[in-house]
Amino acid sequence: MQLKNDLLIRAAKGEAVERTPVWLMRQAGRILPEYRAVRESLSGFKELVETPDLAAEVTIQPVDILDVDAAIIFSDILVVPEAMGCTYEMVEKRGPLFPNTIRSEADMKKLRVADPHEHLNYVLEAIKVTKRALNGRVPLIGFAGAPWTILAYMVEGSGSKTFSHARGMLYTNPKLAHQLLRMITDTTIAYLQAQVQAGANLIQVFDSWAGILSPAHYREFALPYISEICDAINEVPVTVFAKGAFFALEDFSKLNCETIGLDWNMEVAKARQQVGPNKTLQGNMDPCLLYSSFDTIERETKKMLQEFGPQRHIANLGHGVYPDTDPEKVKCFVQTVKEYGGVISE
Ligand code: 1CP
Repeated sequence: MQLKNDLLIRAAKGEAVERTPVWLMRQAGRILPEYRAVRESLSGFKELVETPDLAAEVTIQPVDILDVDAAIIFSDILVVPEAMGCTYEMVEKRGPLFPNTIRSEADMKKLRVADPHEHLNYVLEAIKVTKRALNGRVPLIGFAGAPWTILAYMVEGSGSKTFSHARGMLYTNPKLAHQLLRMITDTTIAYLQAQVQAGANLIQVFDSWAGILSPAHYREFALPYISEICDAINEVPVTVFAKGAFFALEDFSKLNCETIGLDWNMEVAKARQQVGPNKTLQGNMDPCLLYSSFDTIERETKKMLQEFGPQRHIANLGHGVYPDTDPEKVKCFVQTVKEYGGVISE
């Protein structure tokens, strides 16, 4: 199926674009009343994730309503631990909870390397349904968590400010951490390859908890596994988004991926220097900008476009859009990129 709007793919590959593409991390499921309407008719988050027709419906909502240049499949990074045998619950207003954490050799024995076709088929089906419904309007992004971030949830058992159990394991039992990272990586590679087979046009790897590791630990426990994932996905462009990993930008320049995501703590010019000219950069507006007036959003978005320049940039926020953001403000961000991305001279 030929894409009618392939700006995202061309920008990722470093091909010339007539305008900067734009989408938002967490654009599906957080801010739209249309999402809440679907969600409230169901027993919970997991029913939505596991029902392909509904997952496809909420995946496409931001394309229809916000006019973004890409869809991202409605799912969660935590489906991977579940497929490996470590199930999660999504507690209303609190977030994810794993009743059984992985903290010992005995816990590890309960895990398996998952077969995506057997244990994650609902995501693959959702991708197929979405692709059919999109009919080539925009590319569909598939995704997974980076191995370190997935380990963090499996060991900690929930979200956390410190992830002290997970980080602690890197000191107290590094061998176990590597064993777990190995299983997560093997599962993730098979899962992402299956997503591509099902129709994903680009893959993004989310290392949401990169920024809590020391640079040395990041190089030992995170980077080599991300690198393996990048090497294993060859048919579509890959984006690596590692929140808070400003210290690793030079390492990222060596990854076999097309795009590096930046958060708003990173200076664009410095990041460009460290990543080098051969990768596309994605980001990096502070999601809080969208709490401000339409005028401020337009002014700051133009400034961001100027900093990145018109090529090798995918406009986005520096992390997921916050749940209490007014969709009209998101539309203002998107429309400003559409009007000025590629027009503003360097
Ligand atoms: O009831 C609900 O609606 C639950 C809220 C929700 C939603 C809509 C969660 C719980 N996950 C999701 C969907 C989701 N998660 C998507 C779908 C596409 C989209 O929203 O555009 C994606 C891409 C994710 C990825 C994800 N989940 C990440 C990585 C990105 C990031 O924001 O850093 C992480 C860390 C998660 C874990 C997770 N899932 C849900 C919550 C509340 C959390 C964070 C928990 C914590 O604070 O640690």
